[in-house]
Amino acid sequence: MKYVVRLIGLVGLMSATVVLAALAQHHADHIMVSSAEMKWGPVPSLPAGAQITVIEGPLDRAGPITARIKFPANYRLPAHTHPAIEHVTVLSGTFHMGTGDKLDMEKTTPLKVGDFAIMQVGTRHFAWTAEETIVQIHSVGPWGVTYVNPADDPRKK
Ligand SMILES: [Cu+2]
Repeated sequence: MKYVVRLIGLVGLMSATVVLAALAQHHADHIMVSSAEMKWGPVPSLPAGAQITVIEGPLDRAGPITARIKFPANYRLPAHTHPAIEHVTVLSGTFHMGTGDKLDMEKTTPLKVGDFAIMQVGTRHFAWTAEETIVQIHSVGPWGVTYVNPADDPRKK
């Protein structure tokens, strides 16, 4: 009996070691990616026209996330929240962003190339563009989008 308990303990320790080794391996991956290699695709959770490239993810897993979102000119992003903190850096164009319950183009700040914003969990915010704009998002997943007005959700259309 004692032997069996010891054996189970040993197997448990071994599997824990394997898991830790796998995690270490995962975090040890050194990633270098050129913007030319990034593959863009549609974003089901955002109004049509936006494109995303996920550099580090996937977005729905627990852990660090890096993605870029490209908005076309004259894009409108209705008020929404995220379940995770979101750090936004503008890479090109101008991202007009504001906070509140409803998209109001008079209540936004023009974030230009190199400008930065932090959206806390649950803060209602909205945005628009006049020209094509690319932002880089850093977060800790799982990431998602919840619209203040559910009718704005393109997944429900
Ligand atoms: Cu947002």
